[in-house]
Order: sequence, then C-alpha cells, then structure tokens
Amino acid sequence: MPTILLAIEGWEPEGWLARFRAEANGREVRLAPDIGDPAAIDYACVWKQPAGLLATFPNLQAVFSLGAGVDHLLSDPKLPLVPIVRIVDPDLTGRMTGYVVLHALLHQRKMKFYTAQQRERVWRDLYERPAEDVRVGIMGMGVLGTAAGTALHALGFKVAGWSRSPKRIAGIETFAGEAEKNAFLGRSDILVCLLPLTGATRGILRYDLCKRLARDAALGGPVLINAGRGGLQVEADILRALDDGTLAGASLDVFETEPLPAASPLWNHPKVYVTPHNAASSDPRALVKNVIAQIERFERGLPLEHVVDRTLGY
Ligand code: NDP
Ligand code: OXD
Repeated sequence: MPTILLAIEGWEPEGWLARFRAEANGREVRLAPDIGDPAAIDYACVWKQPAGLLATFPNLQAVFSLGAGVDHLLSDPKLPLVPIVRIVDPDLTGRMTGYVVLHALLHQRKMKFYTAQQRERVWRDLYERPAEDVRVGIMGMGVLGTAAGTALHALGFKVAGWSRSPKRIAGIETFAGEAEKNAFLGRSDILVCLLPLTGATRGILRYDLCKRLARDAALGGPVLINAGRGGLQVEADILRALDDGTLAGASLDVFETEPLPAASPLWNHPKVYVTPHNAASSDPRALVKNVIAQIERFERGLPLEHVVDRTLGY
C-alpha cells in the first residue's frame, strides 16, 4: 500500500495525523520527523515543511499543500519535479467569504466608531452609507476572490475584480492585467487583496497603490483588506497611508513577519483590525477527505485537480 507523509510546521499536526489515519483507506500515514525509509514515501501532504525535505524522497509522486497558497512550497529551491496540488474546498472558500464579508461590513457600518462610542456610553447614529454606494474591488479573482465577490454583490455592494487574465463573472465588473489596474483601483472604496504571493505580486500593496484608490470615498477614505499574504504588503507604506489619511482603515490577516511582532504599531492602530492569519484556516475535518479523494483519483489514473503552474507561481 502507498505511504503518505505529513510534514507540518506552524499548525498543530496531531489533528491532521488522526484524521489522515482515519481516512487513508489502508495507506500508511507517517508524520515528519518520523519518516522511516524515505524511499517508501509516495505522497507528501505539507504546510511550511523544511526546505529540501521533499527532495529526499526518491519515489515521491505528488505533493499536496494543506492550504490554498503554495508560496511556502515554491520557495524551496530543491522542490522535486512532481505535481504540486493546492487545496480548493468549499469549507475553506466559505471561511474566506465569511472573513471578507465581515470586514467589508465592519468598515461600511463604521464599527470602529461604534465600539469607541460604546466604551464612552455614547448613543449616536452615525448614518452610514448603504452598501449600494460602496464599491469593493477584489485583487485576485480566483476561487476565493470570486466567491467573496459574489457574496458581496448579493449584499448590494458594487463589486469589481482584477486578475491576470480577463474574466466574465455574473454581477461583477472585471478588469485584467497592468493595463486595467489603475481604472480598477480608481473605482474602489474598499480594496480586498486575495492574490497569491508570486514574483509578480510581492510588495504590490504599496503607498503609491493606496494613493490610486477612489478619493470620492463613501467611507471617508479608502479601506484595505488583505487576506492574501503578508509579502504582498509593505507595512511601513500602509502605516504611512493610514496616518496621513490616504487610507481610512485596514483589516489585515497576514503580515510581513508572522506572528506579527509585539512591537508592531499595527497591533493598536486605531484604524486597523488585526487577525492572526486565520481568515480561512485549514480544517482537517474538511480537507483531509479532499486530499484523499485526489490521491484516489490519481491512483485510478485520472488527472489531479488544482495542480499549480510553477511558471506562474500559483
Ligand atoms: P487562485 O489561484 O484561485 O486565484 C488567484 C487569483 O489571483 C487569480 O484570479 C489570478 O489571476 C490572480 N493573479 C495571480 N497573479 C496575478 C497578477 N500578477 N496580477 C493580477 N492577478 C493575478 O487562488 P485562491 O483564490 O484559491 O487563493 C488566493 C490566495 O489566498 C492564496 O494564494 C493564499 O495566498 C491566500 N489565502 C489566504 C488564507 C488566509 O487564511 N489568509 C487562506 C487561503 C488562501 P487569473 O485568474 O488570471 O489566473
Ligand atoms: C492558505 C492559508 O493558503 O491558510 O490556505 O493561508
């Protein structure tokens, strides 16, 4: 029977191990660093595994990322030339949709102000603008961006999406590539970033990008929501934009350094919501079934789904 190796850093591995053992249908499941004979490993299921580890398995057939992002894998200079598969699953997509909708509403409904008012026992209606007056722009119209955009559209927000290649998505205005980026930014009151971290997207959330967002803003200024990757944002620039009024607020789930260092001014910035990279946590109760189903497809000779394009980096 084939053998599955789990290599997980930064998350508790026990829940994954128990779930894989329960779902593996007779396949052996090992948890790094208890690898045994490296030649026995057929599949690796990983999250932030040590660089170089995967190159030590001579009979490896496929690698499964336990998260949607694969930057943790593609940064390994010794990554073997086997298919890299990423997670696409309704559980993870639903979590991200919930995070994006929650934070768009927190900004549109002025929750920072109501929380401050509550502390002071102030009873005052601030009369926020309706969702129909608020234009959300989503950078990254893949699986997660499309689901979040569709949910925001259903709530009445005016939604646009920006991606590398052109798209048609019901109810959503679409923009593609560098040529249409400024038009997309210039119509966005809330900018949601759900891009993958690649050579082309690293550091994209800079001061000059914040300057290009809509200034006739329905929210007193544009707002940034980043749940993609911390490497997409330049935190010094975001702080500058928040402090000089270029941005009216931000929700950040991902950071240049994680965990966010205790000394970061983002922690207690009055305009910022900070969450610990849990916009869409990977839950073994949902995702292990998904990975095992992929392995079963592969063993039946069917093509793997959601294989990463190494040249594009996602
Ligand atoms: P997808 O691969 O489905 O979508 C990526 C989107 O980004 C696509 O629309 C793609 O364009 C677009 N894109 C990529 N590069 C560029 C570029 N250079 N310029 C413009 N658009 C670009 O990914 P998912 O939606 O599944 O996930 C997105 C990211 O979300 C993950 O990579 C991960 O980093 C992050 N994530 C964060 C989580 C969290 O908890 N904070 C949880 C899960 C994921 P095109 O459609 O043309 O290919
Ligand atoms: C992911 C993540 O990529 O959790 O799935 O960040």
